[in-house]
Amino acid sequence: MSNKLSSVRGHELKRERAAAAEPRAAAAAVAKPARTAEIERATRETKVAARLALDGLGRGEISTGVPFLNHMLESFSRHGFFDLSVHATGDLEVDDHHTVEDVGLVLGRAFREALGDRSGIRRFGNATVPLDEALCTAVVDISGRPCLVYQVPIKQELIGTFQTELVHDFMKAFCDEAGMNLHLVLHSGRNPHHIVEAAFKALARAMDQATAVEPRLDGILSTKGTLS
Ligand SMILES: [Mn+2]
Repeated sequence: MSNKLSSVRGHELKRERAAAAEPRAAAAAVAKPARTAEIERATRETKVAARLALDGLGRGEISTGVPFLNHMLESFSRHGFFDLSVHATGDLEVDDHHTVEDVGLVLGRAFREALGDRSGIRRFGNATVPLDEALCTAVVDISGRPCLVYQVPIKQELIGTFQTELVHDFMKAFCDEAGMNLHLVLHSGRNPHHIVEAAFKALARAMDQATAVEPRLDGILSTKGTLS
């Protein structure tokens, strides 16, 4: 067979295969779950409302009353390509603790809800992100089992008025509610703003990978058959 003829055959075959795949693709589009969540939570300490779309464009609309947390969540939504809106009011006259922790909790809950039974997702993700001298790795397994390993030592107590300790509390609340395993490991860093921002960006990129749909996967990526 001449090269030209085999190439024509090849194109025909491709067209036939594409045509055969079309009805399946259409069915998948109809059955595709929304992968979004809307969460509201109110206590005597805080009120938090969040909307999350996993398959977003990275649009963030954040107002928590804690400017540094706003900055981190805007970065998280942008670098994870999540559409995320978070509006919180809290007892900031006490300190930022309740608000930061409860925003972490609601964000975790939003991921849990948006992921549904977790079928079809890649489950694992990891990213190492620099910000100047700071370098941080985030590794996630959306396993259903909450576990945080937090190795992000920060010498300074404050970034402006924001207590650096609260990042640990945020990550713990997020992990517990999302039902997932997160390792955050800082490799280097001097400036606390850089360190925390590198951590949030690494988390964003790792979550983007882990929540992405794996086209080769039919069902849940676990030999146990469940990730909940
Ligand atoms: Mn910054």
